[in-house]
Amino acid sequence: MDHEADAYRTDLMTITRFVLNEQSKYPDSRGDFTILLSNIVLGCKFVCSAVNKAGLAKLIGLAGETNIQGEEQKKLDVLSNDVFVKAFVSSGRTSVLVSEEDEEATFVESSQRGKYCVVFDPLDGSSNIDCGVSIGTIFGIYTMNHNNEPTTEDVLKPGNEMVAAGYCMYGSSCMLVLSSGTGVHGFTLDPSLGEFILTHPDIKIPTKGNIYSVNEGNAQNWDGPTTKYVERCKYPKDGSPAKSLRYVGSMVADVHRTLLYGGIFLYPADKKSPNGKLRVLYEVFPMAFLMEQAGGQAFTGKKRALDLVPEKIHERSPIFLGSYDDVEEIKALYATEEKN
Ligand code: FDP
Repeated sequence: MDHEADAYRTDLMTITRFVLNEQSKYPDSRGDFTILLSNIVLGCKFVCSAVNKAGLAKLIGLAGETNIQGEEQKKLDVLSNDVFVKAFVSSGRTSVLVSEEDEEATFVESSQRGKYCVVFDPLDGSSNIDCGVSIGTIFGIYTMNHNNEPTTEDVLKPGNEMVAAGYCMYGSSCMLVLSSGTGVHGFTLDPSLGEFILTHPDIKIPTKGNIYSVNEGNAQNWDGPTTKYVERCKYPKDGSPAKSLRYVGSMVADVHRTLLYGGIFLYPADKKSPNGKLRVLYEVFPMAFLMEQAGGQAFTGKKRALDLVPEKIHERSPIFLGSYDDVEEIKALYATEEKN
């Protein structure tokens, strides 16, 4: 009998236990982050269950305009947003919420306020919902550094001021990947226990990868450095093998694969979208935070992504993120262009 393997199987490191262990390293900590995180976990479990049932609901006729009770059926992304907003507000640990689904920021009323601000995309990759392809939730967390009335200024801060970030991927398994500034850790939902279990401790991205991930349908509108970079992925000059192309079209799935296998994910600027497509606060920053914590890099075409200072809550930015060496290459191409 393999006692060591058995001990591993019976000594489960749940996400709550993991965060409580981390918390115990800070004697002044009052458990606020643990409480906030447990509400994020609740939201993720709810969305995971709803996503799993989505196809079935359609099949048996529950989806559409109204359900069998004659009530209006909410779309999955709207439903996910409602669940997360309510979980954050009721946690009593948040003051400002910015969601991809809501045009304006939500300011929590004073009786329920707490020290955190959360920026999030409750269900990212919406074009993949109806065909059952992986989608996800992305979140980033800031702390309030004053006791005055909260404003949007509390979240219009560079990504390097985030205290934690993560995503949950609803795929063949449901996985929550989290960093609170001490490395990146992955937890997989055990559906029979209803618990996220630490399965990927201290994730490090390979220094160089052999996959590039981009929507090549936009190639005719790319700028010089992006065009040159992708050309090099396909026709390397140094005799190395060409990189493989993988593109799901769900940021969480594409970034998750990049984190585990290495390589680069690009959503560049193009002539039609000079600021790219992805949103700074709840797509670019959290993923850039995770990449750096895992030993990779995230670059906008001009600067380190986490050094951007957003002026609007739904601002967009081009993004190149992934393995350290691969991002170095695209940085060099932009630097050369700037000189010419
Ligand atoms: P979606 O439009 O399906 O919601 O920002 C949203 C996002 O998906 C990302 O998840 C994804 O990486 C990107 O857009 C895909 O954009 P393209 O369809 O333009 O490739």
